Amino acid sequence: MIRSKSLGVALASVLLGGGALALAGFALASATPHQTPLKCVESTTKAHTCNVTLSTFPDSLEGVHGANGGPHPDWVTYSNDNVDVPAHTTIDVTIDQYDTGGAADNPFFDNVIGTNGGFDTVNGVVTRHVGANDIGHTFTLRGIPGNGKTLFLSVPLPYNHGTTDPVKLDTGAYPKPVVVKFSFTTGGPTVYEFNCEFPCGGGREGAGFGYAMSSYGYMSGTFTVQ
Ligand SMILES: [Cu+2]
Repeated sequence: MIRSKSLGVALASVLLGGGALALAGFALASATPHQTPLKCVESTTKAHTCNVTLSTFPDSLEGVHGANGGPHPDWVTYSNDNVDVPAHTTIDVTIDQYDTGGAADNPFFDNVIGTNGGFDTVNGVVTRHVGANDIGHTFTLRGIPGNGKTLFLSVPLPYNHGTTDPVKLDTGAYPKPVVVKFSFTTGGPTVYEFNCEFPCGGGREGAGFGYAMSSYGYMSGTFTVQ
């Protein structure tokens, strides 16, 4: 879901976004209440590997924010803001993407960056780059500054063309998701924070980085490495 944006404000958001994340990381790590931690599930077929499945929704009606979508049923959201993963382990991530989209402010985020092998799969197809107007959300994961871990990865979650805006709010059902899969390998115990770099949140002067993008637990969260 995207709302119109002005170029100047959008540019400012890109510049501010990077700097603000340093502070946001600490806020994310200590913010409460967390949703119940989602535990990485140990793989039965691959040693030192576990599986995490997340979703990106065009609204909040699927329940993580409470019955009927909680206080902001029309906000976009990740399915969980609080994921626990083991140290020194390959994390196989699946993200089911249900939302529409548009263009990221910065084409850097059209690329798959920092995953094991430098690629992901989109509905089973190996992918390294998504078209400029085809971004639904991004999964962008960073080590929080000061915790000694410099991991950075970013995966574009493609526009779901199986639907129109708004989705469940109008129709009561989500479309078939675009399925994105990738892997990364954790280091020692620390906290990584993730967020979305597509301006999906609406808000101040239409820049798209307000509301769901600037509120804890919607378009952001943490991976706690234990
Ligand atoms: Cu987003």
